[in-house]
Amino acid sequence: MAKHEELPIPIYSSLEPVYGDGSQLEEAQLRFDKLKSKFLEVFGHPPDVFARSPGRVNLIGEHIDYEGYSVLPMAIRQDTIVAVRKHDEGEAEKLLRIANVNNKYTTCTYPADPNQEIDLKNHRWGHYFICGYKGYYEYAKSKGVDVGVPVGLDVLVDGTVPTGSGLSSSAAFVCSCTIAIMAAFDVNFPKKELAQVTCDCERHIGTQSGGMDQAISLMAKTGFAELIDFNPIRATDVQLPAGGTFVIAHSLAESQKAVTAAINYNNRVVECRLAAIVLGIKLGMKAQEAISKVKTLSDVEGLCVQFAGDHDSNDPVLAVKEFLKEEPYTTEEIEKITEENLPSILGDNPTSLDVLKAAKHFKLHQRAAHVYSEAKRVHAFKDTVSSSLSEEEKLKKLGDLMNESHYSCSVLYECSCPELEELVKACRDNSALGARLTGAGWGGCAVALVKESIVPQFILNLKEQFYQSRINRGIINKNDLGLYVFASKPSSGAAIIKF
Ligand code: NG1
Ligand code: MG
Repeated sequence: MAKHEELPIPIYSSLEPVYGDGSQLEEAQLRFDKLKSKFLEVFGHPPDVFARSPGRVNLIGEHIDYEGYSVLPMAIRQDTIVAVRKHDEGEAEKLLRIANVNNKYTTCTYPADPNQEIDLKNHRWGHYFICGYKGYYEYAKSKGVDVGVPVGLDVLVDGTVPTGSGLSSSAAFVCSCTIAIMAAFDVNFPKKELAQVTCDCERHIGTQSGGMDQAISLMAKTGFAELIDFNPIRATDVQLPAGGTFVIAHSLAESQKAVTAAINYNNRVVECRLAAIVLGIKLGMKAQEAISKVKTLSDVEGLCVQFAGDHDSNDPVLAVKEFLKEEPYTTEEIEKITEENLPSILGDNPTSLDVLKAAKHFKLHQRAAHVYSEAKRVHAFKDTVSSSLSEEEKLKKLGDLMNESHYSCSVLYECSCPELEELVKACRDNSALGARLTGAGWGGCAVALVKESIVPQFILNLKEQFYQSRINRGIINKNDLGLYVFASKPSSGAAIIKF
């Protein structure tokens, strides 16, 4: 039997395989009905096909996917549904019209041109669709598919993953668009290849993302978290211990990652790259060789072994302590080591140049220390789950690892914010076994591991201690609380739906 990740995206003619047969199904049925009738109303035709892809919560392994290290997320029930109709080649209009059921997002129109550039200076929600559109054409062509002349597409989107929340609304959107376009053109590909395609194409939005979100959104299975490995992308089922539940809670600080990339997300990617090059050189590589060969911190791990004879650092965590100073590096200090200027080292990516313009200094020690220690925690988490410890002991150990991860994100990687700190503390004060920020950070959600038996009380306490004052201040509406704090079970991955 082919491995799960080698299989194409499943195509269903009903919603049960995706949403089960409980209350979620009823809710989904209503959403699909509404989507269908709104599509007809807006475009004057019914859609050809639907696709859905879920958001995710990352349980552990933050900011390490782009450094080549494994991560451990699970899909959540919130998702993006996309309805699409492909125009015939004869139809005069060659436009991509992208509408949303939520009036907050006004319709975006683009030419039906897979080679168009995305206007990064003017961010629009429809840009994410164009990521998927470009990705589809690039990939289909590389696979020898006859893509024909570009035609118009009518698209209607309905997303329930809160945006800017670290639950990967962006990947849910890009993945559902990509597979909806694919389905409209009547082609399908193996999930693991699509995970790579969607990861690459989301970078058209200007963030130098890793591949976690797209991989889990496309490869998730009901009831399991997944250990996601990269190069090549692979997913291994992780059955979480019964008796523990993950509660997701929003800090109510929105993190607009695509807009703040130069000082937040991409800045960290650049710092990691520079840390890796400097480590490579300190471990004995020639500067030129390190610059051309070392792209990520995981590339240096091999070197630690290779040069172990000359140094006693065959552990990257030790190499960081030995070779990277704690004080932030100035540009000049790094250039002295690399013997080449930073714009020339990083010039292969224009968004890195934006980072250089905005950065005053580079915290190489702290960023690398986070990445290497976090990578170890992911494996410790996975090993704990499959160990022979009692359930009680397992849950405690998992909670401790989550707490350590949060500390590292907050202190070493500096991707937390005051609201997240307050929320994580509130979770721990209310008997969470562990709590941490999840996703990119700088706002968005926390995830807490909570004993199943106390979940309702835990959520009530958070409402009182974290959310009530925000309701009083009019930041959120009381009736919307369920959108901001909820328990989540591992949900199913992407699907194509043809009724
Ligand atoms: P979110 O939180 O969804 O923006 C981002 C990246 C991930 C990963 C995490 C941090 C994208 C699409 N996703 O997720 O690849 O690096 O941050 O662990 O940029
Ligand atoms: Mg995202």
